[in-house]
Amino acid sequence: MQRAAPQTFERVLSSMCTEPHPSAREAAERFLATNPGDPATYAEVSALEARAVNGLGRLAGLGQSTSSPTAAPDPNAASDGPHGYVTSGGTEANIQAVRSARHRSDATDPNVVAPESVHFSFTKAADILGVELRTVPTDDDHRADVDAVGAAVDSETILVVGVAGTTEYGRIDPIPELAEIAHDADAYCHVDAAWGGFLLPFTDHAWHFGHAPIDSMTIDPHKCGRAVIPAGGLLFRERDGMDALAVDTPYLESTSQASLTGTRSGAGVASAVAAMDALWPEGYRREYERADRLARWFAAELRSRDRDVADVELPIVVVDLDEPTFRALRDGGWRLSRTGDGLARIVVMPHVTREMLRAFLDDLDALR
Ligand code: 0PR
Repeated sequence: MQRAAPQTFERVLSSMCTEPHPSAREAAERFLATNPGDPATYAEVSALEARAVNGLGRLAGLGQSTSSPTAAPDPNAASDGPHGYVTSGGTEANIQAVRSARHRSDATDPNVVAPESVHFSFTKAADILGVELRTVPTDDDHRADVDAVGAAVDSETILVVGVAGTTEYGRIDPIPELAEIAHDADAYCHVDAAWGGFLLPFTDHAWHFGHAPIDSMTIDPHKCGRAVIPAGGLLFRERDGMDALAVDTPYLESTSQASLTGTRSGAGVASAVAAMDALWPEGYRREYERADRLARWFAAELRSRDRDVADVELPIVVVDLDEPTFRALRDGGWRLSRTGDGLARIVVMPHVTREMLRAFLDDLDALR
């Protein structure tokens, strides 16, 4: 029988995941048979998870300043460092952020207010947790409309969500304004930086814990962090965010567990640490700058062909392609995806090169 092989990344323009960094791949393999869900048995991977959380905290403006991004937290430091864990992905992190807010609030009929650009994982969170998800329109440039969010919030709002790097357009919501609305309503504020979190440190956007009094964040190593799948990240500013998630675990050596899943991927955890050690900050900066240049070049090439292209913010290019063109490109092997409004979306991840995009443009030109 022929050995199964995965797709190559040669024509993948639709994914928010990418080729893992070589050291992430190697670390994942070393830690394949470990379970951070049982820290008393798998102590080594559990220690690595603390380093991963510390590293993510540093990216997100919560970190202690140490020479290595993922150095173990300093027990003598004034703050007790970031709180959180390595999730199975952005979906679990978002579900848990809603769950934590719900447990910490006394609303009887709780709601979550988010822009309509929010990832569909919040629909799952609302469904599972019996919370109302109130999505409000975005502005003309696909960012959360602060007035609309303010109007949707009420005394039963437990969480206001902002997205820092939206799935479709790569937009960054006005996070400080959203945090203010949340706190005026006695609600928590969560930032979903699942995709954008490893790009935004190299921009001047206000998006993280250091820029605004936000309470929690999703930031995924398995997207732009170049870790292996599965490695998502959930961070809280305060310990009680994590404490609200903990359940008793009577027969394990450790007495409580805050994660949603039980057995978890030590490979994801180890690879997240390895990737951050290898790439933070200069490697990630170089990749951000490369992707930014490439996305802007590609957008200009499309415009020069009279294509309607949205402004590029983070490296996602959204272009209007008619249905036959989109189909023909997909049939030609290009992995392309669409926004809810039917526009084509090209995500410029580390595996996307200028040569690839030139080949794509050649195919597009040949269809005329
Ligand atoms: N938050 C945001 C802003 C996201 O973009 C995503 C995923 C999530 C949360 C959920 O993360 P997980 O998928 O890790 O649970 N956004 C992409 C999507 O669902 C993810 C993706 C990844 C799509 C790889 C395609 C792909 O090949 O569309």
